[in-house]
Amino acid sequence: MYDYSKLTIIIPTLNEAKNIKILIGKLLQMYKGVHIIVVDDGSTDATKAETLFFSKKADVKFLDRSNEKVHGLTASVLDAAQAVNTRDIIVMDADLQHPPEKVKKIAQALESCNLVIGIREEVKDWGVYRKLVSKSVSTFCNVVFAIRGKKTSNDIMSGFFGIKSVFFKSIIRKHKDSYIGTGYKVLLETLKFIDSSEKVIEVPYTGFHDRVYGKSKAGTRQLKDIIKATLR
Ligand SMILES: Nc1nc2c(ncn2[C@@H]2O[C@H](COP(=O)(O)OP(=O)(O)O)[C@@H](O)[C@H]2O)c(=O)[nH]1
Ligand SMILES: [Mg+2]
Repeated sequence: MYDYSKLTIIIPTLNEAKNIKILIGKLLQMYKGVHIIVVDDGSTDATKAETLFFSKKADVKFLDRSNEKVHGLTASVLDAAQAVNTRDIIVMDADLQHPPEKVKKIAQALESCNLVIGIREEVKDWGVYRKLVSKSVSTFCNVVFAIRGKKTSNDIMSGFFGIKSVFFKSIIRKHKDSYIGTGYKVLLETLKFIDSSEKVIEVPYTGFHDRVYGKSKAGTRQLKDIIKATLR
């Protein structure tokens, strides 16, 4: 059985008060002993209060980045990783698009490799155009990585992944300046520093749907960042 005290879940947030309350509640109920770091870029809603509510009962930390110069999901995850003291890390979004039930499979898979990727099997709610753009960009990134002998993935845009903290910290130490801090694709940017020979386990999950509470902060600028990050 996997011992959840070996695991820190990193959750980047920006105005996720409603979602974070539900997500942390579920995670603590399902995974006894797990550590959680909510890394926040200056939410103006009750995200902080909702997070700190849980810190009385469990190891739930709120990492406040509101005074940092660079804001973004990537910069946040990299900062949070530095604060991790456990063997394993799982990164997941706050907006319930990544099923908390899959944390178990990802954590267990980390027993036998350094990186585990959550793979969206189907995306509900997306139109044909959005699916096509997503598929084309992913294929482009994978082709570039394959040519360079780097790791590819069936969901290279995934924001749901598990990684050994020593492995992650060593990549960050070597390549921190190459990451686009304001970007959204921290996994994609990490894959480009991992050789294709590395063992990576992919864990599929279904039911990826548009968020119920709050708004997506991703936009067309992100698309440019992805291309830039891939070619860099
Ligand atoms: N720390 C931090 N988190 C962010 C930022 N932008 C978005 N997030 C969080 O990152 C996760 C994914 O963002 P989201 O807007 O849902 O992106 P999408 O799923 O690609 O549409 C959510 O938990 C957001 O609250 C940011 O600038 N800083
Ligand atoms: Mg989202």
